[in-house]
Amino acid sequence: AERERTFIAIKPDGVQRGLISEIIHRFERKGYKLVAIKLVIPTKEFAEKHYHDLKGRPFFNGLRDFLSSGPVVAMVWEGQGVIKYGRKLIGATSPHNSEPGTIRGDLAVSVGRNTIHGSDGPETANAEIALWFKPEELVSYTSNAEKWLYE
Ligand code: YYY
Ligand code: MG
Repeated sequence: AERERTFIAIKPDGVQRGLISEIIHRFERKGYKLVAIKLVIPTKEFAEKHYHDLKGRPFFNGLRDFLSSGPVVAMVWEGQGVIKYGRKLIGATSPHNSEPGTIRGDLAVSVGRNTIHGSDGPETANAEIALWFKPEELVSYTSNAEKWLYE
């Protein structure tokens, strides 16, 4: 269970607003382990692949154009329960509904500029990690903190 991994991306608004370290800090201090990270400007085609399940929604073209509008910080985080709890750290999709204390609740105002993406389940986590990263870009290592984080 400690090997569970999720895909997390800081969207172009988060990068442009200088929120990279703020967002990484929240995953890092929780106790999750960073196993991959890179800065990329996704093409429109790539953004469509990433959001393929939303094709046909009225906001799809805007969402695709937004994701490919600038640098995105693509990451893989590992830890016990990281997929589900990562979504909790992120907060509800619309910042109007995100609780204070969550990333979107604390750092965003509107749904189309909600600063961060996180995989919504084990299958999407695997698919998104495979879409964004080559296997050799995932770094396996033992964190010294692990013996203090897990029994
Ligand atoms: O997984 P999550 O990001 O919380 O929401 P999704 O339902 O997967 O939608 C992806 C993305 O689309 C969302 O983060 C913002 C955008 N979006 C939007 O612009 N307007 C909506 N009504 C719903 C979603
Ligand atoms: Mg989603």
